[in-house]
Amino acid sequence: MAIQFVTGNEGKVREARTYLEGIDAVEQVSYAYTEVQSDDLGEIAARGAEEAFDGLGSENPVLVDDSGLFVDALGGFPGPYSAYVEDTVGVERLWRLAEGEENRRAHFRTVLAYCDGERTETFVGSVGGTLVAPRGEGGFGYDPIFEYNGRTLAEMDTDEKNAISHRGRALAAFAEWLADV
Ligand code: ITT
Repeated sequence: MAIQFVTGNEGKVREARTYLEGIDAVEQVSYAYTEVQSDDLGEIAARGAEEAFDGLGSENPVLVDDSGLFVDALGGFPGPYSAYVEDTVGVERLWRLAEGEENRRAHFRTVLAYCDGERTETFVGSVGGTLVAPRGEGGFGYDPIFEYNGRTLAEMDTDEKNAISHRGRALAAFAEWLADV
């Protein structure tokens, strides 16, 4: 049964499809679930998945992905507000905010929430790296300014990024769980 990935972000869908290829089909659907005001990505994603499952009225399970970039020197900013900050400040200017800091460590975090009407499960993944001046054409969002082992995530192809990324790790936990149900 195809999983309905509730997101407007095609980059997320590409990564989930690449990872889950041969395990399950992934269909991109739009549904404007309420992003509850919370610092807890797990809570945002789980509530969103339940609301989308009910709202879509389909029998297929749904998957919601809530992600964020957390910059150490900025107290974890933009964190849960990453999408808003990308739309307003932009990736390049976020880099400029971090550029003057001695500590340029940051991490990405993803929570995937799955809901099939009977149960809601969440899966998390994170990856640590260093912020750098933008490089690379691949990926999406903050990928060009996030370096892992000498390369930015935007300099990796989808499989390479999935092998080390926050989303790849969350997808791995999800796939492992899915294999047992
Ligand atoms: P949906 O809510 O529709 O799924 P979104 O892009 O708004 O899409 P989020 O609320 O999870 O998703 O926002 C996360 C922000 O972080 C957003 O600006 C993304 O572009 C960015 N982001 C998420 N995953 C990323 C990744 O793997 N690499 C780089 N940036 C990422």
